[in-house]
Amino acid sequence: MKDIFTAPFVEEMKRTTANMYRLGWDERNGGNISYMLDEKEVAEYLDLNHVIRTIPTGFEAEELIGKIFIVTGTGKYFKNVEGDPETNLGIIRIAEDGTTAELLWGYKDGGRFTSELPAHLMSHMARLSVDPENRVVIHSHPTNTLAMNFVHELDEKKFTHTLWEMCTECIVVFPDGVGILPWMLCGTNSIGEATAEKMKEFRLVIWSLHGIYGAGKNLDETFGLIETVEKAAQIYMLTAHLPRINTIQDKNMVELAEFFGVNYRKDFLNL
Ligand code: 2HA
Ligand code: ZN
Repeated sequence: MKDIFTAPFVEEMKRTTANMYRLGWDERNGGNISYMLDEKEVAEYLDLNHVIRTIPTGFEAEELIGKIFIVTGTGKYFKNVEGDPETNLGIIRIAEDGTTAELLWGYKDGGRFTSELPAHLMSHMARLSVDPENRVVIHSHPTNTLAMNFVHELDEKKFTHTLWEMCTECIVVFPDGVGILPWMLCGTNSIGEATAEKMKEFRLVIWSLHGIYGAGKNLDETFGLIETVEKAAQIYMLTAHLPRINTIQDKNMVELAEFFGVNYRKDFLNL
C-alpha cells in the first residue's frame, strides 16, 4: 500500500486550499471543497474494506452510491489543511443506502465533512447529469466577487454581462455565465437543492451576499473558473466608481466566442 500522504489528490487539496487561503478568499472556516476520486486510484493508498466510522449525510444521494470523495471538514480552516491534512480533510464513500457516508480516512479528531455537503453532493449529481466528466465542486468567499454583490444588481444576465466586460477572456472561460441565488440560509438541504438546480445550467453559481460555487472536471479547472470571476470582479471594483472611457463591446465578445468556438449565452448579450 502506498503512503496516502503522498497521494496526488491529497497534495492537490493541500495546494488548492493553501492558495485560496493566501488569496484571502477563505477566512476562518470559510469555503469547502469536494473532489470525486477514482476508486482504483484510492485503492492504491487505502483498504477500501476498512470503514473507520459512518456518518449520516441527512439526505438521499442514490446516484452517488459507491462514489468516493475527498472533502474538507466542517469547522476546519483552509489555512490548516497543508499542515495537517488528516485532521482537516476526510475521504468518504457514499454507502449502499445512499444516505450514509463511510469514512475511509481523515477527520482524525472525530470531525465530519463540511456542513455544505448537501449543496456539494447535489451539485455533483446535477453537473454529472450534464457533464459526465465533472469531478469537483468548490465553495469560496472571494473578496471582490462578494464586494460586487453589494453594489451590482443581482441579476444573472446583468451580472454575467458586467463580468464579461471586465476581462477579454471572460466570455471564453465561462461562456455559460454565472447563475445567481438570492440570499438563503446556508448549510441546509434547501440551499443545496437550489444550487443544484442552477448547476444544471451554470458551472458557477453566486450565493448572494455570501460567496460562490464552482464546478469542473478537476481542481485546476474549477479553481480557474472562480479565479477568473474574481479577477473580473476586482477590475469592476477598481473602476466602478470612475468614469468608464473604454469598454469591451458586445460585438467583440461575439468575435471572441466565435473564434474560440465556445457555446455562449447569447441571451446575456445586448445584440
Ligand atoms: O463552511 O463557507 O458556507 C463554511 C462556509 C459555509
Ligand atoms: Zn460559505
